[in-house]
Amino acid sequence: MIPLQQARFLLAAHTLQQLPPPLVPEIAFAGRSNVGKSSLINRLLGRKGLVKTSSKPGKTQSLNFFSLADTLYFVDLPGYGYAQVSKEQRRFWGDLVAGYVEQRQGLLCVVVIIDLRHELKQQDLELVSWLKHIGRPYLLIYTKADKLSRNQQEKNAALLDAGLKANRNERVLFSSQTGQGREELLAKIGQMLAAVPGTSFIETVGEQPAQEEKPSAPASE
Ligand SMILES: Nc1nc2c(ncn2[C@@H]2O[C@H](COP(=O)(O)OP(=O)(O)OP(=O)(O)O)[C@@H](O)[C@H]2O)c(=O)[nH]1
Ligand SMILES: [Mg+2]
Repeated sequence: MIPLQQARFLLAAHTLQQLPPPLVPEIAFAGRSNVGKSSLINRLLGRKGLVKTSSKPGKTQSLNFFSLADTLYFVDLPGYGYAQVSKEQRRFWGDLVAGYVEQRQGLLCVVVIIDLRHELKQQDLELVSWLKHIGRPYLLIYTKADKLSRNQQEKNAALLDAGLKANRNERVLFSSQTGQGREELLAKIGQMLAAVPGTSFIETVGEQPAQEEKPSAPASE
């Protein structure tokens, strides 16, 4: 099973040289700043405070590695599209994230997280097109679903699908607040892992009770 209950913060990489040795499969989480990447990881792990979240964009500024029982890494990537950072910083983050996604051995898939409430942003489309182009597998997540009625969720999702040329079974409607889509996403991650030799021990488990955690990821405020 995915050892969700044994997650711990491993390290924050600010350069490609600081990445940990690629010993285990990895799943990375990407998306616009403030879209809810860190909240989604917390929800998957059933741990409220393991990954730092913030209502202010630009919270995650490094590649933050979380180790699940030393058998799988979840990697929280810095967000894009945040206007309040300098051009140099933006370029540096871009190079860091692009270098990581392009070159990283063991990176099984990039979970691309998009806000279900809004129309498709150019940068989201660019990210997905680029992932297709470089042949890196990805999963699409439309998050903050709790902010919309079921009817509106379907309408908005269909528009995002059309913009991304995605088919409805390729994406998951998600909410970090209610847990909507959690099992579906874990099942998809489980399928990806099952295809990797030596990880057949992994299957999904149900929701863990949320625990209060001592924060361990570095704060960047
Ligand atoms: N209602 C609702 N709010 C959410 C959801 N996911 C995240 N949020 C809120 O959105 C804000 C940003 O969440 P984060 O998880 O910090 O977003 P992030 O993508 O990691 O942001 P950066 O690290 O700055 O790129 C916080 O105020 C969260 O509480 C969701 O599914 N529903
Ligand atoms: Mg974050």
